[in-house]
Amino acid sequence: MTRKSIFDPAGLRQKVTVAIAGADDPIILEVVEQALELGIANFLLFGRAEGISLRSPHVKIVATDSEQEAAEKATEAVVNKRADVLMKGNLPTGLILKTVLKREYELRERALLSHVSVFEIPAYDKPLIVSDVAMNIAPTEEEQIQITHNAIRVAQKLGIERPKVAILSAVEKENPKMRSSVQAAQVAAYFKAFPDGDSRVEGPLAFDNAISKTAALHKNIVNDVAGDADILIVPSIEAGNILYKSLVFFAGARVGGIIAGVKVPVIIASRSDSVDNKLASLILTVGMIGK
Ligand code: COD
Repeated sequence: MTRKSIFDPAGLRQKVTVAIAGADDPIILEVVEQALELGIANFLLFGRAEGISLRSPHVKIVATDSEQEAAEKATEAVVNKRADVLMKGNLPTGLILKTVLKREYELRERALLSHVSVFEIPAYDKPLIVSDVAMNIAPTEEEQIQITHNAIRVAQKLGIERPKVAILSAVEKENPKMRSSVQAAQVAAYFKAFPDGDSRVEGPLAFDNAISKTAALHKNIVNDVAGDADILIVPSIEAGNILYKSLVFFAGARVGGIIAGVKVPVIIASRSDSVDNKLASLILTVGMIGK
């Protein structure tokens, strides 16, 4: 049976306005053109005017002189409700994140904002959520707990009612010399004491034991999550970034990425992401609005 893609635009019922910060980029403009063809969005494009050739009645161009100005004006568009979604174009991730975090914009909904990636991988029979690969650099135990809550919330919005969460390390037993394994055990213990809805959280798990039943059984790891994870929580941005890029470049994964914990949808795709994956982020985000 062919599975339905979470990046299928067919089911989208609403048309949103997307503010893109740093739209003066051929890949971003290609994404805009494809989204216009699908009829899923109108756009406010912020960037250098000479870099934005596209003309359409559904597109408004706002010329900006610097990346900073593009980030601020695009963010202000969602703050002032002239746009429904903020999307990062061709500018540094840190710049747009710092702008979104500015207190005066009052965009924070939860104590911690985090990045959530949703993958469709040919070798895995369901969507796989990975966090945090792009925002929180070296999360503490408390931050990892928040990252886990945020990822569970995204899973639920995608219709995964009882998400299985693996807190990753390189091993499945605590090793005091491996900080991530100790922290993973603490985070898993926290969720056993204070469960988040119907989710189940286990850790530490190594990547193979989290996503392969065969690997988990080989090591006699038997729990609800092992080999069947919906969500992987990575120990650091470096681990997450390397996993993200290996899934995309070596495993043929499609991926969409958003920021969770914020009042408005914010799309942060990697600058090296393809047109298809940037469009996937947009489709995913539009599909989650109002859920
Ligand atoms: N959630 C909520 N508040 C936050 C968060 C967060 N994730 N991060 C910082 N804050 C708050 C702090 O509490 C503080 O009030 C204020 O924001 C500034 O905090 P700093 O000085 O620690 O944060 P910044 O502004 O220097 O950096 C925040 C970034 C998100 C930009 C930073 O963590 C970062 O650079 N992350 C990596 C981004 C990146 O390079 N990604 C690329 C990989 S693809």
